[in-house]
Amino acid sequence: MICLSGCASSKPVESENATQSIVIGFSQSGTESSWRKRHTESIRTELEKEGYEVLYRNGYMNQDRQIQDIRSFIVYQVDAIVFTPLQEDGWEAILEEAAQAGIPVFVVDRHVSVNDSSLFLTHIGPSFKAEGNRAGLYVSNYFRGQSNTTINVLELTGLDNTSPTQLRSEGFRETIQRDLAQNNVTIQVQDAIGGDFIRRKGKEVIETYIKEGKMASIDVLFSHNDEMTIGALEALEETDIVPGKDLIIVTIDAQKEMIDNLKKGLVNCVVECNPEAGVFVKNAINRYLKRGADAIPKEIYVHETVFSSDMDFSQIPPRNY
Ligand code: GYE
Repeated sequence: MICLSGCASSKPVESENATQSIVIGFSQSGTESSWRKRHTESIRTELEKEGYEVLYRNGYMNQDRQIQDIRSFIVYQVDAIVFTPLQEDGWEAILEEAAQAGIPVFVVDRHVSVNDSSLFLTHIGPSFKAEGNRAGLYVSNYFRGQSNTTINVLELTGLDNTSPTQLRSEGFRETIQRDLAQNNVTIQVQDAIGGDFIRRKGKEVIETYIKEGKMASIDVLFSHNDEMTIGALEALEETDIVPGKDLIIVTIDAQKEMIDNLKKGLVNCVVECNPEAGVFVKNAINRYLKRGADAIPKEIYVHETVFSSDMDFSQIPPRNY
């Protein structure tokens, strides 16, 4: 019998030993960074190891494409949807379609902004605010003890309308402002420029900033991801500014390439953003299938740390992204 989409019998039976017949639709937002590629791999391999069938689609940083991908999962009647929202807004309608079809949605990495939070089961990802706090803390510790100084920060921000960009900014500002009250050092964000989390874009905007003659007054570069930082380092090669010395650099993700740069002294602090979401996603899906939606917390954080120039580099665990 040929059973096209929409046929109820194509839906796998959820019994304890039938994980092979469970189908998970996984919609990834893009391929813009090594971090993102590792995030994709981590989720796919953990789910496949568990015996789940994974339908994988990549939206290549196009929200309409991602919406179509999710719709195709709904038509296929998958058992669960895992997805990284490219941006925060614009998901309400497709999530309602998933809810009507009775398909649970596991949001990973970035957050969605929806009025009705029952439209997704859980969010599994990093604490972006804590990452921003850690970056801010490094900067305020670095300049502690200096008095009556003003430290100018250039913030290189990620893609607009995304939670990592908003929360990293918020966390960073919160920490440097709190410190302001305790010390005589004023740390201020002089400018914030957008690089969309993309290396080439990071390079372009920093090049422009240099050409405009604004870089000379900057003491700290706070970059929302390593790819943009690599772009910024390339742009700085054309100047006589020595990165890591004349310009203190704090970056987020901890890709292998950036840990190598930390060891070379080209950057000062690398805040880890953990892409290894796979195990957390697998556990949440297993738990949901065994015990139902009530057994799943609304927010599941992955653990993360921070690496800086003053640490023993041999303590840095090997990176696989
Ligand atoms: O920091 C960046 C990626 O959403 C947390 O997106 C993620 C960010 C990550 O491209 O490298």
